[in-house]
Amino acid sequence: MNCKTLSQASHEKEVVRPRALGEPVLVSQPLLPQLSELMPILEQIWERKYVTNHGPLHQLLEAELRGYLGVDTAMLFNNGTIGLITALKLFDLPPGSEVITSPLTFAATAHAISWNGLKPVFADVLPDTLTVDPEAVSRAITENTSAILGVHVYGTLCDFDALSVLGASHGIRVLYDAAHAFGATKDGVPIARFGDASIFSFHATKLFNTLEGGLIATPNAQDAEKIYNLRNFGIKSEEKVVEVGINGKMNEVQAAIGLLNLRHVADEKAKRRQLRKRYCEVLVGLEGIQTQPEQPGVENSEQYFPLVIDETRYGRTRDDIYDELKERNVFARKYFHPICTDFEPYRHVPVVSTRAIPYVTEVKSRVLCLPFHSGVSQDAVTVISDVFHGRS
Ligand code: T4K
Repeated sequence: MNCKTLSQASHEKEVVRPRALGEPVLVSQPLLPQLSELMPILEQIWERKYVTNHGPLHQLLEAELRGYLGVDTAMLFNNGTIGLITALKLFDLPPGSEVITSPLTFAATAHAISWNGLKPVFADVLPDTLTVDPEAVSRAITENTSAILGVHVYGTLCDFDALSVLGASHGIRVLYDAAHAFGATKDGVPIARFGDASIFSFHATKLFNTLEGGLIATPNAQDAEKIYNLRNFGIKSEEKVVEVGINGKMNEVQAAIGLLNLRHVADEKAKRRQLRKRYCEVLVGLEGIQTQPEQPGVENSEQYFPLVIDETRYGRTRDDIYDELKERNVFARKYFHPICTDFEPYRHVPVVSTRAIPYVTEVKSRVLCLPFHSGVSQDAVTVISDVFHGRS
């Protein structure tokens, strides 16, 4: 029996429901090899019964990544966070010394500094790139500063030139959290050739992933031995432990996924490039919507599609857009809001800035990352376009 009254039914008819997607569209979707490709490799691993501790697939992937990333040292890790922690350990920074980083990043960046017994110091970001502002970094440098940890946030590259000048003139290390910047190049130079070390994340949400995983890349071949020891409990030989190491090893199943994904990464990247183009086409001309800047000479890593939504010019807030997208089954993310200095462990730490009010404290409520992967259909782009253009 139909329990609705006639007037209820006709009223419902008049309601115009906004177009929503049947299936949820998430901000990220892991690039996965076909199971048919993976199974024969898993069979080999099972036959060998050698499943971790620098196995043959681990070694193969490491060698391939060394070539792909164009570096002398490329050392795999079980995740990017352990990679960051280990990279900071690599340079024997004085205990309690200060490491300057961006507050607009995933918590792991700041935590890696703290886990080393070092002090995170936050410097403001630049309005165009949202990467750390070299002038703010310069102001943040004290006699206790031992390193700068730049973040290529969303895959937008830090100002290498300015940060390397600061590093050299103050005799401090310059490292890069390159979790979002796999495969990026600047003027044809792979980004891990800049600075003392770059740390990548191979988490499932990253363009190139090993489900969980990470990597330290450095331009110096002599770093490999120490990183190897640090990654493996500091063990040098059966009876010799030479470092306060950690267990950072990647297992063979993860390495197998990595070897396969490395074959597919170019194709995924091309699809994302197309998606970026389609997003830009639908957003072009909308006042107050800032897309990721095109950096001259840079090959983008195609990791995220971030927007800055200025409500004073666009007329709606980031949170409005986020909510409406959600209603329509599109799950964008507010990366990286809250910023690190909003989190309990860093709440007391000020953001060093050249401005009276740090730009990061304004922009944090304006950033939004749209779903960005090959699973985003034309239908999804249309729904997202409808939301931004105020169509139902
Ligand atoms: N530095 C920076 C700048 C980073 O962004 C990160 C990590 C790190 C360092 C540390 O690297 P790792 O130690 O993680 O290797 C995700 C990732 O877990 C994290 O790796 C990433 N950054 C961060 C930006 O994003 P959440 O908390 O947003 O993840 P979650 O579970 O909400 O997933 C995000 C979306 O992806 C959801 O819409 C669901 C979808 N998803 C997720 C997983 C895990 C899938 O479709 N499949 C999956 O398997 O942190």
